[in-house]
Amino acid sequence: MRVDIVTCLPRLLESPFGDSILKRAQDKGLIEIHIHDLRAFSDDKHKKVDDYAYGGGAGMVLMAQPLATCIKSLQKERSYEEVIFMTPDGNLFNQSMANEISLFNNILLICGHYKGIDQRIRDKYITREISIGEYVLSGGELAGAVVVDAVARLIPGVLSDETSALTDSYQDGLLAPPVYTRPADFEGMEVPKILLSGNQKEIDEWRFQQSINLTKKRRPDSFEDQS
Ligand code: 6GU
Repeated sequence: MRVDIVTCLPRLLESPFGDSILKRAQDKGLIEIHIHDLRAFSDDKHKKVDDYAYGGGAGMVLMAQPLATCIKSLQKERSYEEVIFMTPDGNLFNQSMANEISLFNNILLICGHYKGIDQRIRDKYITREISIGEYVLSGGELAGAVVVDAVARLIPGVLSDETSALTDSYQDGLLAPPVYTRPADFEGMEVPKILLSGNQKEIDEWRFQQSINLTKKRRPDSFEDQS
C-alpha cells in the first residue's frame, strides 16, 4: 500500500512514521509513506498557503490553489482509491473503516489546518472525510497519523504474529480481555488460576466471557448493536 500525505507541517509527521511498527513496515516494503509539504505547491512568491475567510471571522483557510496543484500533480502519477480529508466534521473513524481502507493500494490524505480548507477543494477532489473523535485538534496531522497507524497494522506481514490483529479490541465488535505475564504473584495479586491451567478450551471461554462483560460495561451501546 502507498500513502501520500499532504501537510503544511511535515515535521509533525516525522516521528509517528519513523519508529517501531510503522518504521519496520516501511523497511519491509509493506507500506510506502510519502509526505508532501503543501508550501512547495504554492504559486505565491512567499509560498503562502492560507488566507482570510470570505465573510470574515477568526482563523485562516487553506487556499484552493496549492491544494489543487498538489492533488493534481499526485494524481498524474497514479490513481487513488480515496482522497481523504482529515477534519473534525468528517465521518467518525472506526475499526471497520480501518479494515476497508487497508485493502486499498493508493490513498491520498489531506491534512487541514487553521479553519480548514477552501470548500471548493472538498467539493471537487475529496472523496472521503474522516474525523478521529468528537474533540478538536490543532490540525489533521496527528489524526492522519492515527488513521495510517490503524490501517498499516492490518496489512498482512506488518505485525509479526499475523493473527494478533484479529484479537484486537473492536475487531470482533468486542473489547479485548485482560492479559497477564510473569510473575504469577505480583504484590500479592495473583493471575487468574484458569490462565495457568493449560486447558486452552476453558481459557478461550474465560477470555470470551471477560470480553463480553467488559464490552457490556464500557460500551453498552455497541453491545446493543451486536445483538
Ligand atoms: Cl481529522 N482534525 C482535527 N483538526 N481535529 C480533529 C480531527 C481531525 N478528528 C478529531 N478531531
